Amino acid sequence: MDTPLVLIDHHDGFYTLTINRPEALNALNKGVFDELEAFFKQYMGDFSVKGVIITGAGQKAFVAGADIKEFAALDTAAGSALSKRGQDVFFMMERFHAPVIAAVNGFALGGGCELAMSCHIRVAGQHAKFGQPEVNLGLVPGYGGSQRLIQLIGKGKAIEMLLTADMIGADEALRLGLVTHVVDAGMETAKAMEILQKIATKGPLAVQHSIQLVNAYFDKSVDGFEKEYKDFGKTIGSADSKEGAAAFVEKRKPVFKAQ
Ligand code: DAK
Repeated sequence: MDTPLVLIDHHDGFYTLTINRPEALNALNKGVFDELEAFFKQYMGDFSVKGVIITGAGQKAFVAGADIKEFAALDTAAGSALSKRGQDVFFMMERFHAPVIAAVNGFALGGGCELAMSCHIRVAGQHAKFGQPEVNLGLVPGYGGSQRLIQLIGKGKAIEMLLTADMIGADEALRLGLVTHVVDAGMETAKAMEILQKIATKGPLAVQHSIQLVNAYFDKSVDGFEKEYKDFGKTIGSADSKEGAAAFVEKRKPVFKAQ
C-alpha cells in the first residue's frame, strides 16, 4: 500500500493532519488534495470531530507551495479547472463545522500560505516564513490567496506581498494579523491543540454558527446581519443553550451535546 500523503492521527475527537511529502517540502500535489478532500467530505457535520490541526512533516516546511513540477505543462483550461478544484477543497475546510487550525512549522509559501489562510486560526513557529511568490513563476495565486490575504492583512500589505513575492517572518505575520500566535519551533501543534481543547468546552452548535457568521461577512451573496439574527434564534432554541444557562445557574460545567 502507498504511504499516505496526508497522515491522519486522532485522539478523543481531535484530528491532526500532517502533509507528508518532506522530500518536496510538503508541496501540494493532486494526491494531497485528494486526501484532504476525502477527509473533509467524510467528516463535514460530524460532531464527534471536535477540531482539526493541519501541519507539515519535518521541521523545515509547513507547505512550500503547489507542486511546481506538476503544473508546468498545464494550459489555460486545465489550469483554471485545477484552480477551481483546489479552491473548492479549501472552501470545505473554511466551512467545516469545527475549528481547523494551521500549525505552521516552517515555510508557508504560495499554496501553503493559501492552505494556512483557509484554516480558521493560524499558529506559527518562530522560524515560519510566509509568502505568495507566484509572480516569480509568472503566475497569480490559484487557491484563494489573492482574496484571503486581503481579508486577513488588508489591501496595502497584501498587494505588496503579491507583487514583490517577498517573504515575511512569524513576528511580522503576527503584527499584521496573518497569525494569532507565535511559539517556539516545535511547539506549534501543542499550542494549536491547547486552543482546540478550549473551544471544545463551548457549545458545538454555537461554534459552528460562529464560523458560518464570520464566513458570511466575506460572502457577497449573504446578508450577515440577517444570518446573525436567524442563527441566534437557532442557537437559543437549542437544547445546548438551555444546558448552558442551567449550568451557569447551578454553578457547574455545561455538558453540551450538539443538539
Ligand atoms: N514544488 C515542488 N518541489 C518543491 C517545492 C515546490 N513548491 N518547493 C521545494 N521543493 C523541493 C525542491 O525542488 C527540492 O527538491 P530536490 O531538488 O532536492 O529534489 C526540495 O523540495 C528542497 O528544496 P530546496 O533545496 O529548494 O530547499 P531550500 O532550503 O534551498 O529552499 C525554499 C527552500 C522554500 C526557499 C525553496 O525550496 C523554494 O523557493 N521553493 C519554492 C517556493 C515556491 O515558489 N513555491 C510555489 C509558490 S507558487 C495552480 C494553483 C496554485 C498554484 C499554482 C498552480 N493551478 C490550479 C494550476 C500555486 C502556486 C504556488 O504555490
